[in-house]
Amino acid sequence: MKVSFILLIMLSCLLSNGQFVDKFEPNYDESKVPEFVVTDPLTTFKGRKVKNIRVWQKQRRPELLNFFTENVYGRVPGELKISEWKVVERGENAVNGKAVRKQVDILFEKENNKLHFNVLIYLPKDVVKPPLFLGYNFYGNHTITDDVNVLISDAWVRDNPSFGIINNQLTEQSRGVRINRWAVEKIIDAGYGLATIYYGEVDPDKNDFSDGIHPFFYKSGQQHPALGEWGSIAAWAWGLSRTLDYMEKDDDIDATKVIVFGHSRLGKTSLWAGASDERFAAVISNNSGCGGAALSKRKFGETVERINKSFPHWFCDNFKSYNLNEEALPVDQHELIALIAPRPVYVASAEQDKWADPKGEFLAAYYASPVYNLFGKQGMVSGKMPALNQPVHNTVAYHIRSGIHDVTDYDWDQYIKWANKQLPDR
Ligand code: GTR
Repeated sequence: MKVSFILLIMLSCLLSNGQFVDKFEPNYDESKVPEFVVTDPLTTFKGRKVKNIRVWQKQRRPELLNFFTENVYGRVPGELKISEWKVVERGENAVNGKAVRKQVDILFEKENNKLHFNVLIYLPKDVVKPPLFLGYNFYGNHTITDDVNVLISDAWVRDNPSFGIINNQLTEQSRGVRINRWAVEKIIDAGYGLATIYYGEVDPDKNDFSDGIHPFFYKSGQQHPALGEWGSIAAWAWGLSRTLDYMEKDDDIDATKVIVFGHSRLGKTSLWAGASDERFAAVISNNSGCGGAALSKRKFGETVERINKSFPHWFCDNFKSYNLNEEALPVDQHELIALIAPRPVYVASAEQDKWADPKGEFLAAYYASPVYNLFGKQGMVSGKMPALNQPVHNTVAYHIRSGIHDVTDYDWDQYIKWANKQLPDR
């Protein structure tokens, strides 16, 4: 009797995606945002004021980076170099004849482990070594375009019947289903390249650490990353850094001009990639929310506890000690953004995306700005949110557009305009 009652409760808690949730009422009421301390990015943990770039770079930046590494995203347990990369396909007349298409397979081998991922690249024909946007996609490279030559990934993918994805396998049916999020022709016309990877090829997005890149680093008998070791976001960021390693070797590409881009969980990833790898020239975080650009201590929309329960594999296990305990964090996400300084960073929100806390995303950009000012760069000048669809294109850039959690042509128009202004040699 008792057992069946417990079973009933467990069943009622089980969502269709196989994750347990308890009752959680997100706060969407600004008057219920708690009072909280915004930690000063320019004061060290020991209370020393950072007055110049040298102290920032030698002391404050490393201690912040170390905190986010050990307690939020997790450290990469070792070094692993690309075993081999190969251009597996090339087309000279892509994107209505305006671009060259390359599909590059990147392979990693270590003992019994083998993993490869495929980078789809479009480069405008009329620009030599253009700056390029690099970002993951959610459902496979062939979903971002109707280009019939784009290879279909055979990696595990989350089912999505509306995209024709069943049995965790991609097929021809899902070609082009995400065209709306990738303004490929606009990007090419503006003189930029675009590179994208299916994120599930680096680490499948499920709470399972037996697949993807994690097992490459396990000690004998280990089946799960240790407390401060990487979750999936850090694994995806690692994949972006390895892609940059490859790009440094490709004569068609200038790896010093790569703008790392991501939406939502992949926007959290682009921020971490840009913070942890200073080779990225600029960073774009589109609607990244909790664990991305949004301040955790506001507890508006998604919270640390909520995200760690819904997605136990995204962050390192140490981050779980901040569940319902955000105030104990000696940092907040504005300091993640500050780690990108002085490189350009763009934080973008959507009006209806309350779950991601647009105001918290804006404030993080604002509170990161003093670090940019230290470098003589302009961040958010005012702590008042810009009006809807009124972008601010400083070195720290921000917009809130009307509409939902998504990537739209409006977003791409802004990213291109801002990159034209902020990237050197443009
Ligand atoms: C949501 C999650 C968000 C965001 C989003 C996404 O369910 O709560 O943090 O990452 O998924 O990535 O689409």
